[in-house]
Amino acid sequence: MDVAKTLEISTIVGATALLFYIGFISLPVLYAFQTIPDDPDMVVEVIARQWAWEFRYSDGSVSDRLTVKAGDVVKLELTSEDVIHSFFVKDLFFKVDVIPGKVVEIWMQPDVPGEYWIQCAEFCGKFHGSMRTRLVVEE
Ligand SMILES: [Cu+2]
Repeated sequence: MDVAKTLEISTIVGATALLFYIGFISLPVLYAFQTIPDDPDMVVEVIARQWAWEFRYSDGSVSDRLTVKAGDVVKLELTSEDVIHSFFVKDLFFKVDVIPGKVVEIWMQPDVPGEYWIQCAEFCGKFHGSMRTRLVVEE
């Protein structure tokens, strides 16, 4: 076997092993992100529609912005009334697609008080760019 062939094979084997390794070490992160804690501090229904967000809290109140307490585990139940949207909080590296006819359950735990933009990140029509609101994280 010539040197070039050996080099080619070892590159393929090395790249494959590296991909498996990266997949393996990312499993705990994926698992933690998708497993909803048993007892969240807060549950919020998130309704997306062209071109607004609506947040329904467990006390019955409704708002056009999401307000949470810093450090709380917040379970979000997201759905869309029309087309696919995407709930994107750039500063928290948090993004989840919102699908009509389906409730997507996911959780977040913002730690740092402040205000963050929530922006739809899936092109959803004429006023997609203005489909934004605030996540308010209170102390
Ligand atoms: Cu959009």
